[in-house]
Amino acid sequence: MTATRTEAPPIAPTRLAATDLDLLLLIRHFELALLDMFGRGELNGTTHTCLGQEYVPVALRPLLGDDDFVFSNHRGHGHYLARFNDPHGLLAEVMGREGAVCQGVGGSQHILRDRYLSTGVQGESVPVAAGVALHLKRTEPGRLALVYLGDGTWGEGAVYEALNMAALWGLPLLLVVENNGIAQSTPTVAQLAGSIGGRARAFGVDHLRVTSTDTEVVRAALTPVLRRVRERSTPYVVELLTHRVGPHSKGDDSRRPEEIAYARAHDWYARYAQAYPEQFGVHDERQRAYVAQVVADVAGRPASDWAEADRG
Ligand SMILES: Cc1ncc(C[n+]2csc(CCOP(=O)(O)OP(=O)(O)O)c2C)c(N)n1
Repeated sequence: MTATRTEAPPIAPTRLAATDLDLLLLIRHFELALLDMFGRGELNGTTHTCLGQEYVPVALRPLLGDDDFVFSNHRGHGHYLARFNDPHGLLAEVMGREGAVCQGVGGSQHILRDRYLSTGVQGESVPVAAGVALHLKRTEPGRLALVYLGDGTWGEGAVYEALNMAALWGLPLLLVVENNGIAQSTPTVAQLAGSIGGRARAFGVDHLRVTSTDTEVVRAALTPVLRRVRERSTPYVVELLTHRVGPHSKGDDSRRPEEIAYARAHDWYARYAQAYPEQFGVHDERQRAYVAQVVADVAGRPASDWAEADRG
């Protein structure tokens, strides 16, 4: 069975500010470098790249403050880089080298830094974020808890328990669903009855579906949503129809060639390159070179010390 993805790409992407473009390209080249290193046998464990989905956290970046909580999932490198702009710390974490954000204990999927937390356990973050949102409502009104999750994660019961309480208690909880049409190897149409919007509405929770992959368009659509979550202390589900350009994790892409081609045709990267070749070329080359430097720097470091993690 194939995923149904019929949305047409918008005519032309909006020209981006240098900072946004740099961040998008930093994430892109970071992810490509990881896949490259895995391919050469230089990394252990696993990793899930967000190739094609980079614009989601980049669009959200200026809408979030340091005091907001962000809960990420297994596909979290872009979420982390958009929040901290720290490729050295993240790569050191994945490689288990000195300077790692969590001393190399967390790896690709389990990161804790300030008010940012990721987990590879699908759905786990949503009730935790609901609890944090309750705390924020009581002690820091105006702050919110944001959770990133995929469409497949709507198969986890914990999501519904959290939505139920968030609606009843009026919690400042924002669920950002990166709906890439597939969960590992299972197309969304084969595992999700009804719709994500219908499920949110069943709990009286508002839902917005965004189909654009244009950073500016996504940001403009999300700006009033975050304002509403903060001002009214209310949960909200935002669903972004996105495209996973890379494999599920490393070499495991079970999609048919035409499905992969469809995702690539909707990739913001290729479309932006075509629309603004001169601006794109300069920034793309700069970020590619920067990531290569980061890789060389971190790969030359000694192993991280796990005992430091025990000491907290
Ligand atoms: C509780 C739990 N069950 C299964 C897995 C294995 N697993 C990792 S990613 C994934 C698919 C997740 O799909 P989705 O939520 O759509 O996110 P995507 O990978 O598409 O970004 C699964 C089943 C897991 N990590 N946690």
